[in-house]
Amino acid sequence: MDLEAITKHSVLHAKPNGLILQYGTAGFRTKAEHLDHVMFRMGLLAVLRSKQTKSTIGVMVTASHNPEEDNGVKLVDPLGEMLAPSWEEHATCLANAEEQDLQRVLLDISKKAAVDLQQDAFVVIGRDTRPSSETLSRSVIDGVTVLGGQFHDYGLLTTPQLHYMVYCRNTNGQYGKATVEGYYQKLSKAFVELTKQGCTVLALVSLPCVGIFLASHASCHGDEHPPLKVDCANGIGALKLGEMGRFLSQGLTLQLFNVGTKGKLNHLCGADFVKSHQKPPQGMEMKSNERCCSFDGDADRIVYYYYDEDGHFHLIDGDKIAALISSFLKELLLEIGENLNIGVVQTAYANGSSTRYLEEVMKVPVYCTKTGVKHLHHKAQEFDIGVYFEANGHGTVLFSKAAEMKIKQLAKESEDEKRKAAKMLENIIDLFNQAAGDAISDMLVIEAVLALKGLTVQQWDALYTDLPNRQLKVKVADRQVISTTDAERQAVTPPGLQETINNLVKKHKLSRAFVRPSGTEDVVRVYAEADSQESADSLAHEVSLAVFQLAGGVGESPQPRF
Ligand code: 16G
Ligand code: MG
Repeated sequence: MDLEAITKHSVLHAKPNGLILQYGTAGFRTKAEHLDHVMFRMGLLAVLRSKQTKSTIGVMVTASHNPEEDNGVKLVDPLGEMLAPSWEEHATCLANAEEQDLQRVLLDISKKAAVDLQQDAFVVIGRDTRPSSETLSRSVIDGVTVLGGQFHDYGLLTTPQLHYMVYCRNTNGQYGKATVEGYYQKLSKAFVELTKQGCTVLALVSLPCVGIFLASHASCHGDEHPPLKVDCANGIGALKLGEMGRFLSQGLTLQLFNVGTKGKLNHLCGADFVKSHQKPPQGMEMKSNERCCSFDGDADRIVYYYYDEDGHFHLIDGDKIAALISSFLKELLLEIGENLNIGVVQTAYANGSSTRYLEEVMKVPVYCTKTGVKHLHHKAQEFDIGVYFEANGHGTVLFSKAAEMKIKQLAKESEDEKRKAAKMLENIIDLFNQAAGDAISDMLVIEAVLALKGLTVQQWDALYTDLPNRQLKVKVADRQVISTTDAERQAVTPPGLQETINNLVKKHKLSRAFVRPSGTEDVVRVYAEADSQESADSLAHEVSLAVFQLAGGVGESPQPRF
């Protein structure tokens, strides 16, 4: 390690005085102008992690659904998963080291993690479409090169595409080709074959719309499957769906909106806006009963929605995506007759109706983890087939190696009906991103399932009715005074808070409420659900007041707003 060279370069990426940042649930995230030093240092850290794991490591420059002025960075571990928790701590130490301590902290990390400094290192880098992302990714590269690492800069990518690249490279191409074309080829082949395996009739049409011009398909029932409208949040999703168009020359008609030519990234649009405001994005023309979806700014989240004939807006969130997908998978598993276990993983934010539907109607086991993809992903790895979705639309389905092998074998050897179901599962394995939740891949699975089952968006929505719910934020002096247990459903501290919540919950029907410190914003989040919107709103308000009083609220006390 050439410590002199590191110090010389580090001065060019100086850390603003007194700035302290945490590697949170989704890496570092803050105003872009405060991140240059973090990027350089994450380049350094990625080299150390690569040397330690003897694998390719990914660095993604993005702030997902945050406003355009923000940016962020996260590291991707060898199998495309989130950075290991012990390295999150190293990341925080390195990012916050004062200039004169940098060398020492680097040596400390190398020692603690037993990094073989003689080992080669390789880092791949991707970035979203934010104006600041290009310069910031150059700072990452600066960090990688000064520590002697090799790198490949993929330039503009969705976050899940970068996870895919890392996974491909560390499995010698077994998972797929580590190029964007490889990604499009893998997904489009699986999609086309999957929809062909049903009785879907493909019909080519050209459609001069805002976005792309693919073929449309008619479902088994002979009805034309209408196009899907996609709100791309003025982000990377627009670019990548556009590129994918020529690989998906049949099977799906998409109309793209918020493609970044006019609006600002994530501004009044995108999955996060639609989910948290429970209303459609700006910039999208919606007629009643049209099937619509929104990506977030780095295309790792997706939610669906539509207007009914009475003009009511219906949101189909991650919970209902999980319900649709797990019921389809369960049917296929019944067909192949193999004893493969399936589990659904949710967080405390999952709507109570979805959990009830999955457990009582679908009879699949449901597990709850803490918020944040890494927790769900980890739990989902325990099953032959692990379905995980956060209510906010972040998720995928993981297949164990053993399940994948069994399915592949049945797809070759079994008799007709079984073979057909096994082949469908085989394509579903290829279609789901096994490294991370992926809006493009999830969208293709959902579209395939709807077409194969001949389901309209309304029929999908009717699987169950969401319990009315409300989410609020409370500002407190130090949000860490709130600690939780039981997958964030119970507050342990401050004393008395959980008892107060329990008493408030008792005053409402079918109700539930919890509070947790946000991992991405300096606030405490409050969630409440109940049998009516009024009840959910007032419960959320009452819990907010309790948080304000018992957990050191600052500023104006929460006001009833609904
Ligand atoms: C991050 C997480 C997301 C989680 C959200 C919660 C990843 C890649 N993303 O965006 O899964 O739902 O944080 O935010 O893990 P909060 O802690 O501010 O509520
Ligand atoms: Mg995102």
